[in-house]
This record gives sequence, structure tokens and C-alpha cells, in this order.
Amino acid sequence: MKITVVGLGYIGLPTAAMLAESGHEVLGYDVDKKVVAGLAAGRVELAERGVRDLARRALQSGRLHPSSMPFPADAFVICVPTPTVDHRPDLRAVEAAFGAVAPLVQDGNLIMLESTVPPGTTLAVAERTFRALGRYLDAIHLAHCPERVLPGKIVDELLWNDRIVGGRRPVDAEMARAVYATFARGEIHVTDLTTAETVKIVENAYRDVNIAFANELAILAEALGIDAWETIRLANCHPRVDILSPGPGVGGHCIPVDPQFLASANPFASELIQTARRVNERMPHVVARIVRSVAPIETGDRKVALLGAAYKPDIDDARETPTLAIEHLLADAGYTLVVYDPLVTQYPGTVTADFDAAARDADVLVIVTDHAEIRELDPQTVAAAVRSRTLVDCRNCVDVDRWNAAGFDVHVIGRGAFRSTALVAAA
Ligand code: SAJ
Repeated sequence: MKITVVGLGYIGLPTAAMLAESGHEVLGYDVDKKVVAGLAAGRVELAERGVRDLARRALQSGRLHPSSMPFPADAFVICVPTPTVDHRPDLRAVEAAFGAVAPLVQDGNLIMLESTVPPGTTLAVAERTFRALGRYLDAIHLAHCPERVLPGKIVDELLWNDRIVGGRRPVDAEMARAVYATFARGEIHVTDLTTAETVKIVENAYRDVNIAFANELAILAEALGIDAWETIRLANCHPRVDILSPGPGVGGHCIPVDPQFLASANPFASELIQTARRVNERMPHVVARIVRSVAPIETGDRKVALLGAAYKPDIDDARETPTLAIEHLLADAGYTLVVYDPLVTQYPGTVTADFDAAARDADVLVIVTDHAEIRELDPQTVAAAVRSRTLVDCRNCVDVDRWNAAGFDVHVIGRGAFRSTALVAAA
């Protein structure tokens, strides 16, 4: 088939490349001319090696053509971002993408939306767009096929994840299923448009609620003087319990955002989802409280090194990272902050990849992101650089005995041996 993929970001590019690799003639359209020019010159600047290799192969095959203009095709796949502004979904990119391709869509063509959207969006936007052109949707095929891949494992999950394909009519879903079947090796489940939209949001809301539960347990464990990590590990030995891990808060462009798509559909029927969001949004405050309690600013100047700006390990993405909230809270309290990350280059504040500079004369090190480079730090070497040997580990990722042996006081979030009232107060 001839397929136009709209949006060449972290989902659009690997999807376009995968389609090209399975034999389709793919045009990749993006409004960002710099992205298109880079790809046209063979430059693929995404952090994930698997995605880079896949995209390079597709570009070299001559079946993936980057373009800053959309072109007619048999099928159109829309993969554009859907952020939130003031807790409300911002659908301008989806509307612009439909608007860009609609004049090129011929009767019998298929449009597949992959972007995560509130229930009802695919149909509403398509109807509005085509009505404005004086056309009826019945002549075209429309499907919602939400992307569900985990950043860090994109290529693997594109290939092996089950897919949900929602069609406006069964024939639309069947056509979309056939396209994904050309590369997806997981099962492809067919349903209607609104169910497919909702399934995607439900998955991320479920994860947010589960992480909030783990975070709440971390705070409770502190109050009880027990270890939340051990408690969760043991509870998860039960065949029907699967609790996720506590941490400094939930980042990324999906999990903190998507639950709000459900909540905004009916604020009165989404209390659990909204409470989970609040619990997770509170975690940077919990981390700041721990720092204030282990290194009170009242007793002198304090330098805090936040280790990790990415929202999760081993990626270079800092969108919605809890690091930023922790940095602001501590800076407002009078601390001197430095943020270290070996991978992140785009961060709303200042970030350094120079660990020695970050650690030099620090009073507290806070592990926010468990990158390999951070997990594998040598405590003896670090001890020589810092002013005071205090480590806060928000990911339970270091060998506490080794750090203790190097003279560090180690405070693991959710571990009640550190019987601080800080966590309880923050709750
Ligand atoms: N986190 C915890 N504790 C955990 C797991 C995660 O605090 O036990 C935190 C992470 O540190 C991170 C945040 O949650 O800050 C989100 O990370 P993640 O790995 O849970 O998820 P994302 O945002 O990278 O990707 C999610 C995935 N959704 C689900 O697993 C249900 C992915 O499959 C989706 O495709 C993606 O959102 C998306 O694009 O919607």
C-alpha cells in the first residue's frame, strides 16, 4: 500500500519505518521542517538505539520518504501529540493533522488515528473536518489504533504488543487490522472507535492508580516504621496482587496526562483517578521534605545534587519529570541546586552531564532517576567529592551497605528505618 504517516516523533517515526520495512511505500510527513530535513539527510536523532537502527534501515531502503508536505495515499496514519493545558486535552495537533490530510483523502481511503485522545474524539474531529469540506464520512474508512509502546522498548513492543483497533464500522476496523497485521506479531483485537479510545486511557490511568497506591504505601510504611519495598515484594508473592513501585512522582508525557482525559469526560465519576493523580503529584513534596529533614537549610548553605532529570531510567526524555518539581521546591526553600543527567539534553532548567561538577561539595545527593550510570556509581569515589555524605534514594536502586561502608547516611524513600515525621507530615 501507499501510506502517509503524519507526525515523525517517537511513535510516528518507528511506525513509519516498520510499515516501510514490511514492504509498504511510506511517506512520512511532519510540520517540523528541521526534523524532515534531518531525516532526509539520513540523520535519526532519537535516543533509542533500536528505533535509530530501524529508521535508518527504512530510509536506506528507499521506501520511507520524509516530507514537509502530505501526499495522497491509500491509508493515512496520524501520530501527533495530545498534551494537556490546564488539565484539559489540547487537540489542536490532531485537528490540524486531519485538516492537512482530508483534502487528499479519496473515497475508499483509510484514516487511522494513533494519538491518545479523549473518548469520542476520533469521530468528532473526522466529522467536523469532512463536513467542512462538504463530504460525508461514509465514503471513507476511519479507525482508532492507539499506540501502546513503552518508551525504552519501542521496537520490541511495536512488534510484539497486542493491538487494539477500533473502527467506525466493522469494515473500517477490518481494513485497519489488515494494515497492522503486516508487521504486528501480537494479537490484533477489533472493537469500535470509542472503546478503543477508552481502552488506551484506561491502561495509563490504571498504571497511575497502581503507582499512587505504591506511593501511598511508601508514606504509610514510614509512619509504621517498616519497609514499603519489602512489603510490596511480599504482597506481590500473592497470585492476584501486582503492586508497582513507589518513587519521586510520575513523569512522562502519557501517564500524568492521559488520566485527565477520562477525568475531564466526567469529573464527578472519576474521583479515584483524580485522587491518584494528586497522590502522585505530591511525591516531589515528600522528597523535598526528606531533604529538608536530613539537611536543614536553617543550619547553613546547602547544595543538593539531583541525580537524574529523565522521567525514568535509561532514556533522554525529561517531559513532566518529577526532578523539575523537586528542584523548584528546594530552590524556593533556599537550597542551591544542581541537576545531573548523563542522557538528557533538553530540560526546562540547567542540566549537566558532568557528575564530578554536580557532586563537588554537595551536602545531599538525591537519586531521582535510576539510570545505569547512577545505579553504578562508586560510593568511595563519590565520598571524596561531596561535602557531606548524605544520600536520598527515591528508587531503591543502590546497595545501601556499600554506601554506608563509604560513610554515607542513606535514606530510601518508603523505608521506615528512617523514622522521619517528614513523610507523614507531607501526607
Ligand atoms: N513509575 C513509578 N513506579 C513504577 C513504574 C513507573 O514511579 O512502578 C514512574 C516512572 O518512573 C515514570 C512514570 O511512572 O516517571 C511513567 O513511566 P512508565 O514506564 O510507567 O510509563 P511510560 O509513560 O514510559 O509509558 C506508558 C506505558 N503505559 C502502560 O504501561 C500502561 C506505555 O505502554 C504507553 O504506550 C505510554 O505510556 C503511552 O504512550 O501512553
